[in-house]
Amino acid sequence: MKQNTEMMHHHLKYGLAALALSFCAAVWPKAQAENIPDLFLHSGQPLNGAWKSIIDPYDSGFYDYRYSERDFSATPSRAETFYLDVQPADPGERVEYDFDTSPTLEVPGDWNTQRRELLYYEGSVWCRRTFTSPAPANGERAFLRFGAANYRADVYLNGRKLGVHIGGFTPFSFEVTGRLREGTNSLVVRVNNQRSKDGVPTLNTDWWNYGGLTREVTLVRTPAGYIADHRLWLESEATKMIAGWVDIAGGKAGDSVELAISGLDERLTAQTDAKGRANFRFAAPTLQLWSPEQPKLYDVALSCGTDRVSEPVGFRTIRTSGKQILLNGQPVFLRGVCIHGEFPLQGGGRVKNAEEAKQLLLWAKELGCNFVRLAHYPHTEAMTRLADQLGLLVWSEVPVYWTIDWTNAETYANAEQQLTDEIRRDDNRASIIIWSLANETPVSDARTQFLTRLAARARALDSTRLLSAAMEKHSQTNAPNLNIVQDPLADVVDVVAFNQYTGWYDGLPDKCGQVSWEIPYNKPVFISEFGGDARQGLHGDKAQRWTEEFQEDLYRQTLPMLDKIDGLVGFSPWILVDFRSPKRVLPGVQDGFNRKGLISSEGVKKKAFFVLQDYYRKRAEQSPH
Ligand code: GCB
Repeated sequence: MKQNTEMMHHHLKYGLAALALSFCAAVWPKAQAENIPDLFLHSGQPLNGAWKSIIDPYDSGFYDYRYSERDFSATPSRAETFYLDVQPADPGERVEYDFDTSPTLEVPGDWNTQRRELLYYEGSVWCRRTFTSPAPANGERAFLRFGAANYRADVYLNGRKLGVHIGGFTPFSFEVTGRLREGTNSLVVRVNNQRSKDGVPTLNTDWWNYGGLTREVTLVRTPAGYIADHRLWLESEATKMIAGWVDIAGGKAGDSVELAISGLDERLTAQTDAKGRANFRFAAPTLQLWSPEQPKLYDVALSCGTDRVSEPVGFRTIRTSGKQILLNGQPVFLRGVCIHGEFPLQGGGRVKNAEEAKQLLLWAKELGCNFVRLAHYPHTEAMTRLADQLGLLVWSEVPVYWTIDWTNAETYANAEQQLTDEIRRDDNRASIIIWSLANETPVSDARTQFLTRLAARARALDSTRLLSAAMEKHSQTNAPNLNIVQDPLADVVDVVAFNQYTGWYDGLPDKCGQVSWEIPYNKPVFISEFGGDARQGLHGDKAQRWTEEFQEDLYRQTLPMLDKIDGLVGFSPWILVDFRSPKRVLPGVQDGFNRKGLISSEGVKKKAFFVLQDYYRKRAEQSPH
């Protein structure tokens, strides 16, 4: 009863709010963005390229002089409300901004590396793109899709708000059917990359807070009823049973969905249920499994009515058995490396296209990897699709990093949304074998509850992959050489992973020879980070920190230390390439970069690269994968 009354209040409140807003110029200004995964597969009009931009550190276009959001005003001022994107109607009109004469920023792209004055900028930038596009006809629908915007995006089309998206690394969209103009359309996005205590990530990270429309923007068209999402997975490498579903939006129960897999001679039809879902399950006896050695992909095509999408998909299984990880039923050793979504050449900054993503993965291949840890947030979809093609297993992560606000319900909801969007975006990628929930989070009841809940959510969304988190190791003062992994989160995840920096943050490299391990879990053990900084080109004695020789020696000493760990299934040293971090200030050495890369910020390999390459070559000879 109480619940019903509450519900009534809820409806009343929002009903009234909606009524009030219908008198305003804007729609409900807080409307949440959607994530419709298969918009990515539909054809669209790219809205990349040069966008006009206004830097707005005081958020003048967003708040009026009483600090009220202009979004909520029934009569937002033409003079100052940037998203209205007007020009003076006559020579006497005061309009205090002008997108037409403002400088441009390239989209996709972070703003920090595009203009000197934006390198350290954290705040709002307004970005505007005009475009012409015929209004949708015959029940056709149109959506604006954003690959990612860091961190918060407020989106306006033709002076009206479409909504908000929070979270810097996942795709989102707004339906704009009925809102497109015949002539020129004005798309304005206020992107804000201010860090906040309750954000995900929070205030403190060891990477650059690149702002902007960092991934592609597309105007996507679909028929009235369209393929919104789908998922296919291999149930068992023995039976070769494939299961899956397709979600149709805007259709009716009983719609026919066709699934065709070329090369397998599979052509199946299923009908949607009342929720628009069509289920599939079939045996594919001639199926060739996907693996790093043979990354076989099949062209999967889906159609429903006039809608059709297709994409390359690989089929494999992944599970654990005791202390092993089994890929297609066979034990696998993960020869990995960590990668940030940052490319060192061509101006540096956030990875902005498939070519940059590919170069990073090719470097990992050259190192001898069969695995990459994509730290510390979801990377561009180009990256995980290329990993499918190139045969690299993937650890994919959400930015639940260090000291998130564990007891804040909104922070939890934010983390869960990012995880959900990451999984829904990438749940057909054969390369992804591990969803990682967090990195180096301090053990406490609140943190473990938060992450246990997140784990349950991940399992509910995807029971076909492994869960992990980069945890930490500890030692006691009376036994400084005994590294202990003791974390209640280890009971929750499938793979016990932890970062360790023996020889860098913890003693000198020769300490590696003295270390022993206590890891009391009957689960695979993975070392998600190790390493140390070296300035490429700085040479000296191996005892001299920051030299290539120090880093080389650290790798030489670390590898045999890790080999002694019972249940070791692999590792991903920190990190493939030097990356920007505002925390790293040592002049002449760091200069604003974390220098733990095996490759420098100029793209040059350091000595340690070859130590690891040699080790991986030998490992590859020993293991079936
Ligand atoms: C870590 C973090 C990573 C840092 C790295 C370092 O443990 O997970 O984000 O960049 O150490 O270099 O200290």
